[in-house]
Amino acid sequence: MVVKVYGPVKAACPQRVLACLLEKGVEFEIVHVDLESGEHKMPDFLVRQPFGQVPAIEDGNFKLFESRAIIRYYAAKYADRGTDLLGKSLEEKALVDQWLEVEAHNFNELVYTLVLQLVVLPRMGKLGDLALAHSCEQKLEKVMDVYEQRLSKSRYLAGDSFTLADLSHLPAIRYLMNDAGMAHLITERKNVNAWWENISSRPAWKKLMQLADY
Ligand SMILES: N[C@@H](CCC(=O)N[C@@H](CS)C(=O)NCC(=O)O)C(=O)O
Repeated sequence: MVVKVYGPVKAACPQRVLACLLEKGVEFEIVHVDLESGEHKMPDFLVRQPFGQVPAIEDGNFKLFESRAIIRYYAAKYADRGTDLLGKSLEEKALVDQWLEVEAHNFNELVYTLVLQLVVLPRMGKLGDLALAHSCEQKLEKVMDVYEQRLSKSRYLAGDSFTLADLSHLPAIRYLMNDAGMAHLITERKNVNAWWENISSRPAWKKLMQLADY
C-alpha cells in the first residue's frame, strides 16, 4: 500500500515525514495541498487535519496528522526495515524522545516564527516583524549553544546513531540557512556544523532535496 502524504513537498513539516519515509524505504505518493490558495483551510482538508495545517497521511484505512506523530509511527511500524530511527535500549529511546521534544518546543517554535517573519510574510507581500525576528534569533543563539555542548559529547543528539531526533531538525535547519539568511547559527558552532554537514549528506535527505527541486 502506497502511503499518501498530503502537503507541499517544499513545506518543512511534510518534509519531516518524507525524510522519514525515505530513510525507511517506504513507498509514498505526495498529494499536493496548495497553501497559497488556502486549500488547507477548506472543509475537504479539515477532515484530514482539523487545525488546517500540513502534513496529514493516509495509509490504507489509517489516517494520521502531526508530523512528529507520523514519523514516530513509521519508525515503529517499520522498525526492522531501513535505518533504525528509534534507538535500541529503553534509555536510547528516551533520549530520542527528549531531543524530539527539544526540537519541537525549544528549537522549532523559534525557527518557525523567524522564518514566518523573514521569509513567508515578505513572499506574500506583507511586512515581517523584524524586532520579533531579532528576538527569536537571540533566543536561538542560546538554544544552539546547548546543542553545541551536547554535540561535543556525542556524534548525534541521542547518542552514537542517527535517529528521529536528528532527522526532525533537517527541514527547519535548511530553511534557516538557505531562506532566512541565518546560516551563522549553524556554521559558527563547530560541533553543530559538523552534525549538520553529516546529517544533511544522508542519501535520503539528498533525495528529498531533489524531489523538492532545490
Ligand atoms: N505541529 C504540526 C505543525 C504543522 C504546521 O505548522 N504546518 C505548516 C507547514 S510547515 C502549515 O500548515 N502552515 C500553514 C498554516 O498554518 O496555515 C505538525 O508538525 O504537523
